Amino acid sequence: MVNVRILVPLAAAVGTSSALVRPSGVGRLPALGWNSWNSFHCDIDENKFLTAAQKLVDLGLKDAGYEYVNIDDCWSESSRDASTGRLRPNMTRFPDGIKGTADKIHAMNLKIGIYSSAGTQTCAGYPASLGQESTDAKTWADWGIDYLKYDNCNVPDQWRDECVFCLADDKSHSGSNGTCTDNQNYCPSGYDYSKSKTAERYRRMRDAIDAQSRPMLYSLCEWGTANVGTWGASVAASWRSTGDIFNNWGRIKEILNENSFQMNHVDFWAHSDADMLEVGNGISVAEGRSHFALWAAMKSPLLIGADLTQIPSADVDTMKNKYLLAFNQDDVHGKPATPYKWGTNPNWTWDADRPAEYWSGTFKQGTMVLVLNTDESTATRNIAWGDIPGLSGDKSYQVTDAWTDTDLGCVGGGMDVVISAHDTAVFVLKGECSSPKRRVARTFRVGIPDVVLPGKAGLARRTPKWRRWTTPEVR
Ligand SMILES: *[C@@H]1O[C@H](CO)[C@@H](O)[C@H](O)[C@H]1NC(C)=O
Ligand SMILES: *[C@@H]1O[C@H](CO)[C@@H](O)[C@H](O)[C@H]1NC(C)=O
Ligand SMILES: *[C@H]1O[C@H](CO)[C@@H](O)[C@H](O)[C@H]1NC(C)=O
Repeated sequence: MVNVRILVPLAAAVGTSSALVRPSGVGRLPALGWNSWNSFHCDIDENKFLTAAQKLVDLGLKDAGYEYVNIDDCWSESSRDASTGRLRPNMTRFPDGIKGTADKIHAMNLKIGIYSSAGTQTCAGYPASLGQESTDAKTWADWGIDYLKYDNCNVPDQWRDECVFCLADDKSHSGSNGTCTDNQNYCPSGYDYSKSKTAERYRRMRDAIDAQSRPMLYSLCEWGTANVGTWGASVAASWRSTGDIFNNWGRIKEILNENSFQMNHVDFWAHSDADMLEVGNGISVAEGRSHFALWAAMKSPLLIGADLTQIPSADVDTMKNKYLLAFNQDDVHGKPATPYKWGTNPNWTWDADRPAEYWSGTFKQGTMVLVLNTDESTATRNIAWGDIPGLSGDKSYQVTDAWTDTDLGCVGGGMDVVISAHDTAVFVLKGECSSPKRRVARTFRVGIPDVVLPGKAGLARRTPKWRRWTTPEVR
């Protein structure tokens, strides 16, 4: 029985000043897994979860670290059990109950997640958990649940917040630099959102989960309301920072922009969730690479949202990228990558179309540098070592292209990169090196040929499975 509620500061924490430990002991690193919503919505049954689980194994995603198989909305009956008050699984969809599905998922050495809402009903109208937190947490623990996604639909009037936080999550309601333009009841500056009723609704489920003997990773999905970044870490292992994602490049950039301003809240046990992945769901391979790379760099949970029976192999490769996963799952460095320069815009500009483009972060293998091309065509971008925190413009570094795992040699000062539209260049600087004897080309191409890439320079190095390359630019 674990019922300690207080977050315990880690003594002599590694690489972080504000490390917390959850009583559950789960959620130190961002969650990796799969969730049914983005590809199946309410059209779910046990078979879809067992198939997804088997695909995680067969595609090598389990070996890469993906472990949670998460059920989203629509798994239950439309009413609770009249005598026990418990939630009941839809036995047409889950013939052996959720417990039966959980046993099968566990037999594959994977974990299982469930879904509810901090309201009277879920978003799809099924019974939800506000006021029933203990009953439901106990039920899920009895079933063998390992993870809870806790949504924010159907909040009754008496639980409404006294004032709201300006969350410029939709371009049509926001003014310059993330200000809100519609006429809502915004809280005064300095307002303590941890005192909001929203925070209280989510704390109640935290306490119910912590009171179970089974560890369950608690993941908040209250869409970034009530300035959750300021209190989310005291309640859960992760919190959604925005409304829902969808499989659209504009929305992906919009969420990237919003979440980029939340990075100071992120550390071990504390992950700002930029929402589940749309990689493989009809966005381009380049867009999928940018989406995945930046979500990994921000230490967002990485929950695959594609139908794994249909997913293109290039997108599987993207989500198995060993450098990006190593960065996201680093057990020594809890802090995310952060923008070192916005690029198109002046630093700290809030722009849903042109989010921060130049990012860097530290992990065990060195420094990761990411450059996003938000243009609509191939563009050249300069990476100057001197701009990157912790690096020096006077030094040379051993550079690896993270997409192709190509060693680009010892590069001094920086480099120019030719990046396909909507793609992201990702480099790992593994350490200092002495100036190269042979002059190394300072311009590299990063891209995939389904976008725009004139010239034949890269073809010699293309990989047989998927044609992608990084190669010195021909001048
Ligand atoms: C239970 O599942 C079946 C099969 O998918 C579906 O037709 C039915 O509507 C579900 N029941 C509820 C209450 O959603
Ligand atoms: C935008 O807002 C942020 C955060 O409030 C601030 O730091 C920044 O200076 C603003 N940027 C511009 C370009 O006004
Ligand atoms: C912003 O801009 C300058 C010059 O481009 C840069 O040196 C500085 O470190 C920037 N980064 C941040 C995060 O403010």
